[in-house]
Amino acid sequence: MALTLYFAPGASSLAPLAALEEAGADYNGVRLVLADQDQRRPEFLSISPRGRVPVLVADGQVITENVAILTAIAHRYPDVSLLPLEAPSLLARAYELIGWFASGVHIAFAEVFRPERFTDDDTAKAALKQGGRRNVLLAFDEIEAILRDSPSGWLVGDRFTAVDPYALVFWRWAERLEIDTADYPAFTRHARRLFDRPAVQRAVARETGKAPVGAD
Ligand SMILES: N[C@@H](CCC(=O)N[C@@H](CS)C(=O)NCC(=O)O)C(=O)O
Repeated sequence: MALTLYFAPGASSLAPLAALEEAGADYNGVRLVLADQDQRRPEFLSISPRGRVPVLVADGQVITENVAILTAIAHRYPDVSLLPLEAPSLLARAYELIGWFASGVHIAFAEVFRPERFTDDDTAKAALKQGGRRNVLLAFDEIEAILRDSPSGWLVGDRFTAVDPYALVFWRWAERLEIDTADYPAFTRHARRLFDRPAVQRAVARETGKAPVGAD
């Protein structure tokens, strides 16, 4: 097996999981449960010392970070066009969003979910949670506007790309912040459209452990 994805239910690993499923990839999936601290176990840390998912092992190369993993998958299955590799301006837009998701939106959520990553000071933690929530709401406003103004209803160009399931990660996290997704109708339509896709359904089923993962 040349491809192995380490993923966790509910994590940002949904994006590469959905990308692999969209590509019809033959891959081995390893499911970690973050609440059980699977990501801290020596077997996983020996592969990925940061102890984070997703991790893709492709032909022996360990690839971390969603931006790199989604790029690797898109290049491996060019016929599926998971990223607009042939259209430089659309590709720049795709990376603009992927970069913002990873370094802006994800971090805003992390400030709320995991303030201890940033500080040990309890007063600072409370401020981080508040600021993180504000930044998540600003990000949701921005994603809502992008999707509302998109003639295709997709984030980049006129068709599905790997950027779309990355946004779905955040839409799912809204519930944990008690954000009412009804306030974001275009974002919610986008999420429903993704949940209607068989590949996304398979990715979610694999997350829940209710479907066999790859060759396991
Ligand atoms: N910048 C990384 C972020 C990866 C990340 O933070 N993953 C989270 C799940 S969404 C994780 O593994 N957390 C485990 C932990 O913090 O213990 C990426 O984009 O891939």
